[in-house]
Amino acid sequence: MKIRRVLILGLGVTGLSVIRRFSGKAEMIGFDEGFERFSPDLRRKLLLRLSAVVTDRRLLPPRARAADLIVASPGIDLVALGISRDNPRVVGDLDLAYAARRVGRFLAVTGTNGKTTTTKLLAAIVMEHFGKSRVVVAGNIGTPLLDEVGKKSGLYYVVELSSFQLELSKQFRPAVGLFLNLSQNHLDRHKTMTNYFEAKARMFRRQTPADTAVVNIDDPYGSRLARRLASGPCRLIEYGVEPERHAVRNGLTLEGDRVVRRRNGVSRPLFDVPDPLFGPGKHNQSNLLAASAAALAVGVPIPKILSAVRKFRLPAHRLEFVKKVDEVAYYDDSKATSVDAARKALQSFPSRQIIALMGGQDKGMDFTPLFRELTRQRNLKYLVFFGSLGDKFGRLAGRFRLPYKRVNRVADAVRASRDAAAPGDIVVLSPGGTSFDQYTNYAERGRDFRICVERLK
Ligand code: UMA
Repeated sequence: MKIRRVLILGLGVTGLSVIRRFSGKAEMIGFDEGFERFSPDLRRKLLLRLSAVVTDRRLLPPRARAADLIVASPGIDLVALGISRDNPRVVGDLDLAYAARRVGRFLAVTGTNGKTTTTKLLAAIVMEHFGKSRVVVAGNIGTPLLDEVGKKSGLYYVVELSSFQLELSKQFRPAVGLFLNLSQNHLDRHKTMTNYFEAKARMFRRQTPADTAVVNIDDPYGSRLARRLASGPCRLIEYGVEPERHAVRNGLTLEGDRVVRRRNGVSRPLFDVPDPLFGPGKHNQSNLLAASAAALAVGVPIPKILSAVRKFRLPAHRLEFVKKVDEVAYYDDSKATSVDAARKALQSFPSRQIIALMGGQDKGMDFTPLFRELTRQRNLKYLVFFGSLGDKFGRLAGRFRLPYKRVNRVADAVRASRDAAAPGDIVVLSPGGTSFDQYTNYAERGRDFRICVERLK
């Protein structure tokens, strides 16, 4: 069918990429409830390209009925707008990009935590072997996919995908799909963990025997997915860093500090985990295994994997070392905006005393299990709570008799942590909540933390 009229839901970075794609090819109508807050310059530019902009969802139904294609940005909750995902005229940017691609291979990463790190690591490894000009990095990481496809053939698209993007996908089929983990997040939108899991699992639905699924079986949802995929058509590669708890039969695991490949339970050594690795904690070893398994699946030789891993640096605000002040090491994990991300940071320094800075804005997550676990974590010295989650965290800490202080801002939290710390301790900002109560985004919060730490001396 000829597409004459496109309705674009959301005019953020995704919406703008959709406009670029359909410019001069179809009439475009935009929808954005935040349009009035855009800069005058952006509003003017959009009004030149679009034949109308709808800013009120009550005015949307006739526009939706008249459109040949409705393109939804990931942040748009279609259910809340009364638009069915099953409507064949509804599409997400992922499927649009997939349809527009030239011959090339998609390596797609999804999971609640570690997506960006693993995407960047995998991209660095694939670039090391195939060359930078053959690798595109895009998706939830910040660069809309649509802007990156269709330019050349023979590319490797290393893409980070969110549940929001996958939920809408009907055609997308990655040559390699990676499932890292799943824990409470975005429940305001998905409502149940099952819905959230099924959104992510859609990534593997259309895979064929030519495709590979790389799945973390340390994660309960990962092992559920692996069981499901074991009887499916794609090639399944498991991985896990807890061999004593979850035995990998076919895939990558650790034996001591060595990465081994198991085939039907038989191990073959591949390489030693580089020391030091790009970041602390088991979760970084897990990210290493995920990226290595995916790279091996597309034919990257081990020496290339190792040289890329040795050069790799963690993306900013992800358990990033900031500075030592009076022999106390400060880490910025501002990106940790879920229960599980905060948990991982707190478990990353088993041999040190930890002071954790937590807070931010609530996403409706249940932190009770985390606080219960903290009562058993012997190296947890002190908790400092800030922002709008502070009171909720304070009540939980009180209930579980954990030592804490409630402050208002990150700057106060940094000062409180300095007062509580002794040489050799670790102070980690790992909020658990989003930044939107006091900042525009997690990066701004992380930068503020850094500045406060820099000022300590
Ligand atoms: N809007 C409405 N009504 C709504 C919701 C949004 O009108 O009910 C409008 C907003 O006013 C805004 C526009 O929609 O102008 C934003 O659309 P969007 O939220 O889809 O954001 P984009 O700017 O297009 O960015 C999206 C991803 N955002 C989300 O999934 C929320 C970006 O991921 C992604 O980098 C980008 O596409 C490129 O692919 C960000 C993210 O927070 C980093 N992702 C979540 C996460 O990682 O946890 C999933």
